[in-house]
Formats: sequence, C-alpha cells, structure tokens
Amino acid sequence: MIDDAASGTDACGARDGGVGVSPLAFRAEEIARRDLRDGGALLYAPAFFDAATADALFAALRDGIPWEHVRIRGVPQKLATYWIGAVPYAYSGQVRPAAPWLPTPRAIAAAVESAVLGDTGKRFEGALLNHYRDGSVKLGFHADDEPILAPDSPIASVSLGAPRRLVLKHNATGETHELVLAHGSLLVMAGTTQRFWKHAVPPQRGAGPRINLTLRRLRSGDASGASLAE
Ligand SMILES: O=C(O)CCC(=O)C(=O)O
Repeated sequence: MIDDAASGTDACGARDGGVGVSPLAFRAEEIARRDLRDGGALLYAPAFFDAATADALFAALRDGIPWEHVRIRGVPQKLATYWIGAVPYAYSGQVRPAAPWLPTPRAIAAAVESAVLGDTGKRFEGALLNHYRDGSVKLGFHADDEPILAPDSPIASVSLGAPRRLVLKHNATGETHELVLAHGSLLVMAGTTQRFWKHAVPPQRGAGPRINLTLRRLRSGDASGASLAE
C-alpha cells in the first residue's frame, strides 16, 4: 500500500488506496523529442508505464477518484474531472476547489517528477484528472496557461486506457501536429508550447474509456528547472 492513511473513503469521497507498489517502475529511456515552432517541444514516451502497471493505475483511478461532472451554464459536462492542488483552479469558466493529493496520483507524479524534473528537488504541485467514458467525450482546443500555472513550465500528461489522438494547432499559422497517446504513455509539452499552441482531444468513434492526468507546476512553487523537458 502506498499510503495506508489514505485508504478507505475520506471526507471528499475518495476511495483511492493506491496500487500497492511504491515507487512505481517507469521507463524514461524511450522518450522521443519533437521540436515545435516558436520554442515549443513535445517529449513522448509511449510505454512510460508497462501494460500491467498501466492497467492497475487505470483501475485505481477509475474506482478511487471522486470524479465530478461539472456544470457549465447549467449543463453537466460529459468529461468527468478532478483537480488536485493546494489552491483552487479556475479554468473554462469554472473554479475547482483545492484538494489534497491521493495515493495513486501522488505515485504517478513521483515517477514523472523523477523522469522530467530529475534531481532538481522540484515537484508538480497540481494535477488535473480527466475521465473520458468513451470516444464521444472530447476536449476542445485550449492552452494550459491559466494564471496560477508557472509560465512556460512543462505540462506532463499521463494517459491510461483507450488510445486517443491529441492535436496541437499553432495560434498564428494554424499548423498542426498530431500524436496518439497510448495506454501507459507520458507526453511532456515543454518550452513555450502553451504560449504559441493550443491542444485538443477530438472525438473518436469506437474508443473505449480513457483516463488522463496532467501534472502542472504552480506559480506559487519554484518555476525553474526541468532537466529533461528543457
Ligand atoms: O486528455 C488529454 O490527453 C489532454 C488533457 C488536457 O489537455 C487538459 O487536461 O488540459
């Protein structure tokens, strides 16, 4: 058990007891880099977590996170989400309350910090979790550039479950890049990606359930240093 104290159901309804492995094994040596116009970069590791670990993480998050379908203009969203961070997170016209780390997201964050932030002592202070129940659930073009995020800090995105396309579009030229985010993969959007590009997860007919976790550095933390992602 990663954190026995967090097992069971806590005050916010979480039942995340972790995945029973600490620390999580991961493979960072396969990270491939694609440079983007205007100083952005994508770093992608297709099998950052092996299939068995990714299966266990998917199940732990699916069953352990108190997923919410927030309402925008009164309409409950198909995308189920959960924000973890010491401060509230305002995005897309909504404010998500501060919430403590749970064992499985924390274990994932520790593995990603080790690969992306190295021995800088830095951490990802926030995580936004998305649960796509099927291929009809999508995410429109946006940038992860809210005021609470450390400017130009890496966004590290772990995907579990059905593979889905991620499309990036340059703000000025409309140039696009596309990649398929595999089960157990890690994508780091680095450099100036959030300043000059938007990204989206389009609908995908026939796709099964998927969970994505984006790890974010907050302005309140130390925004410097990202050994692998620079
Ligand atoms: O689900 C994904 O891969 C992307 C998630 C995302 O863009 C976000 O949470 O801002």
